[in-house]
Amino acid sequence: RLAFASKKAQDAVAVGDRDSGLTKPLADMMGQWDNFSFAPIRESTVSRAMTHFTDLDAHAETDIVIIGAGSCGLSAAYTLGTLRPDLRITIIEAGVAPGGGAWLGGQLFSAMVMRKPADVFLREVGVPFEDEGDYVVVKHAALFTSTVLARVLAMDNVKMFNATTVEDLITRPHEQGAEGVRIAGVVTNWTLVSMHHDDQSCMDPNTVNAPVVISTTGHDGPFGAFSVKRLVSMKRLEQLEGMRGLDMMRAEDAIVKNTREIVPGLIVGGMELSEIDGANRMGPTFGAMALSGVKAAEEAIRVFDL
Ligand code: AHZ
Repeated sequence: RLAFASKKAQDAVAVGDRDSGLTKPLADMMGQWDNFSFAPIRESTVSRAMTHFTDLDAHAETDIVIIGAGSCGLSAAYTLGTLRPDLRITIIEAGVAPGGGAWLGGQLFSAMVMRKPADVFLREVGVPFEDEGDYVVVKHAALFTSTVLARVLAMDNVKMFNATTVEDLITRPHEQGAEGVRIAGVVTNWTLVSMHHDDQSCMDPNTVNAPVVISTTGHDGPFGAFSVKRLVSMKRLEQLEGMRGLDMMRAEDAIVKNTREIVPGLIVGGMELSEIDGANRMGPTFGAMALSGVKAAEEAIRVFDL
């Protein structure tokens, strides 16, 4: 499609036609490569422009942290960022590439299925789909993920730190004299550092303070189910029930219904929840991830406003 677009644009430039579908400045550039050069720059300027220490500084105190930028975390970020432009939202994603498991529909197949009524979320963010009655099909899962990601990253009040892992949760005594803790932020490190704690001498982490954290780290795996596993080891949850076998009908309803604040200040959504509740997995159907994200955002606003 891209190759086609540029060929068409080149032809258009050659015949002097500017109505090629590209903007005029770009169309004008084509066919003029012999005289082409970039604006001047010094290397240190690039270093300073891209180094996000000022972002780390600005987000060291944030309103809501979202752990994990998979389909659930991104849906939560979109909903929160849209409803509450007054809140500072920080997404921490362990992978270099955000999106979690939502770059493919299932196995190595590209199309993404969502059962209705999750089509309302697709309409909301502007993802095209084929209507098949009780379910809809997005022609490529990456179209869903890239669209939601683009909408989220363009928001002024949202910042994502990718290649960054949440290594621990910040806790505070819940209330004066009351039992238990509340979650008060996250402990972070570069993912490459987190992966090498066993073979490098200690590289201490960093922190982000926040009154509300949404955890959407997916089901158990090398990085998955992070927060709920930590709640068990810090004795705030007795044990994890563990994700159960696949049952699409039960799994999707259960994940949305059970999206909630698990301990004060920590809301869990998406497949991470299945590990607490012993919910079934749904396999390759993503409606529950989108709507669990919407509900997690709603819960986060409720807790934030308390
Ligand atoms: O990299 C992880 C992924 O992008 C990220 N993540 C995990 N642990 C992290 C940590 N710090 C920072 N400690 C972390 N980031 O969280 C993201 C989780 O995305 P996901 O796609 O795995 O989870 P989800 O709940 O958004 O979507 C689940 C999709 C599934 S799994 C499934 C099944 O197995 O049956 N079916 C569906 C629809």
